[in-house]
Amino acid sequence: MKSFFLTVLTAFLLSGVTIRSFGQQSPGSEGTEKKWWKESVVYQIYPRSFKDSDGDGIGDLKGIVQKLDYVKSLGIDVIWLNPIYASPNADNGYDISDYQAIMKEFGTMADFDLLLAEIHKRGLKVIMDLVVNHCSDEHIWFQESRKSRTNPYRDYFHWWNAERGKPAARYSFFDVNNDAWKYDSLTNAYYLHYFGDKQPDLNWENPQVRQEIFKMMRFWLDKGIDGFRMDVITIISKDTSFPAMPAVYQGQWDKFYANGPHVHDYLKEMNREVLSKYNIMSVAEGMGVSTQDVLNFVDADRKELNMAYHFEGMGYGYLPNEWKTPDPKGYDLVGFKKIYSRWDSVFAEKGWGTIYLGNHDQPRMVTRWGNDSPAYREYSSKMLTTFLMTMRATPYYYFGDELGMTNIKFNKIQDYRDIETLNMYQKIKNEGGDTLAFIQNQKNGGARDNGRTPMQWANQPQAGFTSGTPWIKVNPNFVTINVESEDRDPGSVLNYFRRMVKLRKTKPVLIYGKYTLLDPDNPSIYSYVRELNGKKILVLLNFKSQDARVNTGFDLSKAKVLIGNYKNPAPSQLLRPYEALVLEIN
Ligand code: TEU
Repeated sequence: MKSFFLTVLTAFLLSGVTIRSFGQQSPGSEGTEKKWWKESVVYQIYPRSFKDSDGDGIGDLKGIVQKLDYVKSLGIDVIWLNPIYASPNADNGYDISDYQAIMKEFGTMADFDLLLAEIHKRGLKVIMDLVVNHCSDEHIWFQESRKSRTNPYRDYFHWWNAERGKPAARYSFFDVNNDAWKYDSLTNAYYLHYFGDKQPDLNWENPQVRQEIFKMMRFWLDKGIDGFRMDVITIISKDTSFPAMPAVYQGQWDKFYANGPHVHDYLKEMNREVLSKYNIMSVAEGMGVSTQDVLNFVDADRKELNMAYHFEGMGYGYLPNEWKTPDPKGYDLVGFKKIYSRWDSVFAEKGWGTIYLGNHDQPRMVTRWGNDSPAYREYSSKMLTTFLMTMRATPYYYFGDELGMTNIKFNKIQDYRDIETLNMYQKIKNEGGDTLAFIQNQKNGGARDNGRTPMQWANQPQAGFTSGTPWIKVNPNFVTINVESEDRDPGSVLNYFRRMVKLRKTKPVLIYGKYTLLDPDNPSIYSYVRELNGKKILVLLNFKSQDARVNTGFDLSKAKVLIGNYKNPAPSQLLRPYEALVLEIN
């Protein structure tokens, strides 16, 4: 399934891949200013799939309230909630029809106020998804805007009058024709939508739009929320002349989509008018952002955002020019280490990093980056958790990964719910393409629904998620992989996660310490040292299903084991399959 569209889209998503030799040692981190959000572990809840309290098969806010003691028991600090605003759910809440109302399936504003109070009562914080590159076509702004060319809301969106001809091509992620311009006969004009056609892009060049958004942000911050995760915030500013893109792709996709002419002006304005007035955290979904330009977003001196998360790691290991198709040979660990080391080095002096291996847009962490076979699922889940919790960056951890939940691997298109999969399937079908191969790729990794199946609470009907019929099938492995049984088992993936979070929280060296990659060319072992004020921690991770030898040059005879994912862990130069060891070496 190759096309110009896929080439540019893939390149855009992964555009962090500017080749530059990575510093093996990151200098000077001891001077990093301490902040609560640097010391936090973020736990992401996809509300639709977390816990259903009323039997309609859809997770809801009251369901989250019921499970807050569990969330607290993990030891995490901050909850990130995916969108909970009113929405017709073309893209599961990323299409908002009212920014100051709660999605009816999720509950009411009173439920939200209760949730917020219960979160804070437990000493936790919560950040909300801010989706302001686009809204829903059912939002009153768009309803008004499309009515006439002179409507006061007309310039809230990007319209292109049809008598000017068809605007230069822009590609949409979720459109059946990949066309980001949709013709609306009512006013004989096209509107822009980088995502689905029910997700029109807001016109940030209009100061009134920015004021409306800032007002809405204050509404939530005044309620007491602790920050925002900002959806595709890097693409809010557009060159409104919409110049034609070059016929042959030469790596300039981002010039036409992300990093628009005023993105930093708008973020500075947002910081000045809103963010700086509260003690909160902000994190950009850093679509199209590379190691070369990320500091423009998160260098504290620039007064924009606190953190950004990149896509370079997520795109690694896919076949080139194919849509999210994992390389059947697996991924090369040497390149993986290069990526995470390069991203660490960027923040050695300024800014602060993030780290994650899964979220609601990605397949499950253990299936993608570890090994979900019965023999290795637990070991590799724990090993990956060790990686996330020992790097110098704020970890964003996706619900269910603490149980080692796996991809569901749906075989039939009827089981999928995600607009991305459904529309891509339809497009391939319309073009007479190979839909079976597409499903195979979605199943083997690409599908976002792999990571969206309901939380597995217990070995009960529907995994204890709902008393009704779930909106998407529960993974049948809930019989053994679930909170209730893992909670009881001291050696479970869940209890390992809790211990690992605790370790990070009690060892400042794991948060602020300098990171030094060791043995970069070792194809099986990822090893590094974290160092702060003379304290040194050595992390040894075997990413492969065979025994492998470490080569760190350290004498391990006096090393003290802080944690390991095998029974009775002991310092060793030979690691067993997916073994993880965290050692104090002074
Ligand atoms: O994601 C933006 C984005 O980059 C994704 O569309 C990504 O390219 C895709 O999932 C890869 O398969 C954000 C949200 O996280 C996502 O859930 C939304 O669908 C999207 O924005 C539109 O709001």
